[in-house]
Amino acid sequence: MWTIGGGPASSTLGIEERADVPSISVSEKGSIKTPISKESSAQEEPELEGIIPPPAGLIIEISAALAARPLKAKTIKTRLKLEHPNLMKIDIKRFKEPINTIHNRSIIATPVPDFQTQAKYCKPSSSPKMAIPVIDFSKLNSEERAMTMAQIANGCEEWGFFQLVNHGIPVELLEKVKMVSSDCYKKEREENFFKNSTPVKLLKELVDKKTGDKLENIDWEDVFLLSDDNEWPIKTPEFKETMTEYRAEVKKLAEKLMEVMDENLGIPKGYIKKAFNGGEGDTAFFGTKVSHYPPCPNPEMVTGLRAHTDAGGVILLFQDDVVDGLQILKDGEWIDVQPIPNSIVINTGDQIEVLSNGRYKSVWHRVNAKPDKTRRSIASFYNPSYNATIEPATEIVKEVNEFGYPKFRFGDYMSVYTEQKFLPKEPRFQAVRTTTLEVSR
Ligand SMILES: O=C(O)CCC(=O)C(=O)O
Ligand SMILES: [Fe+2]
Repeated sequence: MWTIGGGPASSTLGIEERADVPSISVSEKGSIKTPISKESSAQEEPELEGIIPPPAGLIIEISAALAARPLKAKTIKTRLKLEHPNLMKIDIKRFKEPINTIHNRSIIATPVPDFQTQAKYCKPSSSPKMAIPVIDFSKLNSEERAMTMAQIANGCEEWGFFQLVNHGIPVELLEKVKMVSSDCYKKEREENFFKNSTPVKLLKELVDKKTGDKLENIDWEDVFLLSDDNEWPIKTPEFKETMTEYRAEVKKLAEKLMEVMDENLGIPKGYIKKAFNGGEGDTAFFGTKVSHYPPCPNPEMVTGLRAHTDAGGVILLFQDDVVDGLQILKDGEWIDVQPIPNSIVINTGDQIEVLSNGRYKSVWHRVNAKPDKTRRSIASFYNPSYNATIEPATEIVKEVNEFGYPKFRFGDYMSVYTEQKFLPKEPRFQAVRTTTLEVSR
């Protein structure tokens, strides 16, 4: 059972709880039955005010048994997107067919999770000084090792995001990375973004329509991907050499961090790396995504990057020195990931969540569009190879005596993720549970 309108599900997702709103139980099938409190008759137009709970950000499907004439009952279905947690009134005129009588004095409302809308109504941080942990990675090699290990454990367990300073990647290299990435964007991408890109076209169309809607299915982002097999931009001098060197450094850092996580989780050294490499060798995927979030004329109508959790393993983000925009969802509040020049932001993806049997949760994050600045960010992803088998580590499972996650092939997970990136992750785990390797466990 879960509830909407103030119960555990909504608080997990960070929707503001409202004491004045009754909780409505939702069965596992996901439907609720709410009695209609008022008598309805052919003479009186049914009034639904106050009956439907305010499932903030849920699309609810209402099917009401209705009859134009008492003996001719028929069920109709409609989808209403409740845009605001305070919305308690559903205008009966929004049903496509005329309604005279509510036949059996009940309606079934089926909540359809709509995370993007829910995310919109999560509170902005009420504590502006709340910041994700900043950890001095160099102290790992000092007498403060134990404290640093504990800080990283806390970053993984309590936050899912933290920033490393003194991480060992030379500052001169980072300065060059910033320079060549911005040069490349200016030279090879910016003009095309504003002249030909889909988000620019769609936003313009929507603004012209003046409906007040938001662009829901696209990001205000320019992206190109670097991996060992991709073609790289060639017009920017020193781009390839610089980024190749950077990728090698950041991959080393990822591997060090995975060893720290092994130790903190109490699993053998090298366990995560080995799991991601399908047992041995160097087959794990290591990709780098160079993003720019251009200034947006209507930042309230589109997101730089919609809220999501990352699919893979460990993500190392080199974000803009000054332009913010990245936020994480923590205890129901969106918190800024404060820019710190030359730091590296670390977060863990869905596969670390599985491997750690839920001890390290992947965390929702998003990037807001900005009206007047371009934000640069360079994210590197250390992910399992498509053929790697992912499952909770035996040593961790033994502690709680329960597999909290399925065993599956990472490639199968990615097929689901590609379709469902901006939706809650639990159905993704559910989807691979049925397709794959459970039987061999
Ligand atoms: O650009 C950023 O700051 C975040 C990028 C991100 O979350 C992603 O690419 O998955
Ligand atoms: Fe992400």
